[in-house]
Amino acid sequence: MSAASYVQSILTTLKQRDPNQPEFFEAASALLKTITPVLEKHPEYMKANILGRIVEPERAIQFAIPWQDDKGQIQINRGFRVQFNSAIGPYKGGLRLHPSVNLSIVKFLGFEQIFKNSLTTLPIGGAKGGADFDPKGKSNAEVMRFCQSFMTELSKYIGPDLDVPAGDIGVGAREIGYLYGQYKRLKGAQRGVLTGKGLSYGGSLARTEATGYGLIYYTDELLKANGESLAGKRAVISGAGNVAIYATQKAEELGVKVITVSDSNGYIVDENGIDVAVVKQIKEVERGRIKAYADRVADSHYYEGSVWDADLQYDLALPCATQNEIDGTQAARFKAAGVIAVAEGANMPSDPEAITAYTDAGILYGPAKAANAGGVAVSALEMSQNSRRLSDSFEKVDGQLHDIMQHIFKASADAAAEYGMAGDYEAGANIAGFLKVADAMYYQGMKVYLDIN
Ligand code: NDP
Ligand code: 2IT
Repeated sequence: MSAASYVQSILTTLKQRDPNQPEFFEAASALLKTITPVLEKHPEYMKANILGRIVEPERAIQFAIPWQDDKGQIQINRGFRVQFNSAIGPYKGGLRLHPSVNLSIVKFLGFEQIFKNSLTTLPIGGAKGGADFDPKGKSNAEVMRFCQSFMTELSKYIGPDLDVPAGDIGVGAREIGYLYGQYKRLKGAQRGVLTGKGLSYGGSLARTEATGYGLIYYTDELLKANGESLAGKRAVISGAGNVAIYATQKAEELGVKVITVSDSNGYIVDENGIDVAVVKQIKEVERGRIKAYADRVADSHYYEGSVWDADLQYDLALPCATQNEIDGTQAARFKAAGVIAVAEGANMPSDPEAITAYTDAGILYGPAKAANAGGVAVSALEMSQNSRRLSDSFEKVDGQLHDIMQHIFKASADAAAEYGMAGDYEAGANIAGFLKVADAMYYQGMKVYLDIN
C-alpha cells in the first residue's frame, strides 16, 4: 500500500467509527495529510500501523459530576479525561470548562496536545479533559463545589507521574486552586498533580504569562525568518482571556500596536493600542464582559459580532479565543486588510478553508501546536520544579520559554525544508512533533508481540 493510500484508509476508518466527532476529524485529518512524506521515508511506521494507533486514545474516561447550586438544587454535568498518548511521558494537557465541551472537542484537543507537547522537547504525553459546565454567572461557592465534585472522580485517574492536568478555557488560578485542594484532601499532598498552581503552593512563576508570551516569541521568530520584525506592526487579537491578555502585554512590550480584544459577544477597537491593565481589571479581577472597556477608555469602541468581520487594517492576526473562530470567508479578506502573518494562540482557531486561504494569499501561517506550546512547556517546567522541590525565578523560566519557542520555530522550519516543503510551518510542526512520538511508539513495541521485521 502506498503511504498516501495508507493515510486515506486511516481517515476513512476514523470517519466511519466516529461520524459524530467533526472537531476531532478536522484535527486528525489536518495532521495526517502532512505526514505522507514521513511514511515514505519510514515505511516501518506504516508496518507498525503507527497512524492507526496514534488516532486512537489510549484511554477515554467519561463521568458524571453532580454538584449543588446556591439554591440547593442538584445539578449534573458531564466530565471527560482523554489520555491520548503516553509514548514520550506522562499524559499532560488542560481542562476546559465550557458548555460546548463534548467528546469530539476533548479528543481534538488531546490529539493536538500529543504533537504540541512533543515539539516542546520536554517529556510529556498528550491528554485533555473538561466538562460541559458553564462558569459564567456562577458564584465562587458554586465553582468550588463543582470543582470538588469534578476532582472527586478525576483523582482516580491522575497522578504526578501518570497524568497532570492544567488550565484551558474556563479554568484559571481559581479553579486550579479548588481542584488541587480537593485532590490533596483525597490523596494527601501531591505537589505535582496539576500545573498552573498558585505561587504559594507549588506553582511556577511565568506560567500565567507563558502561552501569550510564547505566542509572541514564536511570532517574532516567524517574522524574522521572513525578513520582517514585530516593531511597528498592528495586530488584531481575539479573546480576552489568559492567552489574549498576555499576548497583548508581550506584543506591546515589543513595539506592536494591538488594536482589538474580544469575547464571544463582541469586540473592542482601540486605535491608541489596547490598555492591558484595563483588560486585566475587567477580566481577571471583576470577571466582567469586554464591553466594559469602551466605558473606561476614551476613543475606544465596542461592536457586537466577530472581530474577524471587522473592517480594519492590520499586519498580524493572532486568534486567541477558540476553535474554528476564523472561516474561509473571513480569511479571504486578510490580504486586503494588510495581514502578513497569522499565528495561533488558540487551539485550531482557523478552519480548513481559512488555512487554504492563508496559503493562497502567501500569508505566513504559524499553527497552534507550535505557536501556543509555551503554556504547556512552562507547565512541564513547573513539573520539573515540583520534582526538585525548588522554585525557579521569573527570569529563568521566561528565558527557558523563549529558548523553547525559538527551538520550536527552528525545528518546524527545518523539518519542512527537509521534507521539501520549505516555508510550510504547519507541515513542519506536524512532522517534527510526529517523528519523536512515532519513534517512541515504534521502539516501545506493541501491547501484543508483533514481529515488525
Ligand atoms: P479563557 O477562558 O481565559 O478565555 C477564553 C476567551 O475566549 C474569552 O475571551 C472567551 O470569551 C473567548 N471564547 C471562548 N469560547 C468562545 C467562543 N465559542 N466564541 C467566541 N469566543 C470565545 O481561555 P484561554 O485564554 O486559556 O484559552 C483561549 C484559547 O487558547 C483556547 O483555544 C485554549 O485551548 C487555548 N490555549 C490555552 C492555553 C492556556 O495555557 N490557557 C495554552 C494553549 C492554548 P467569553 O468570555 O465570551 O466566553
Ligand atoms: O492547550 C494547551 O496547551 C493548554 N491548555 C495548556 C496545557 C497544560 O498542561 O499546561
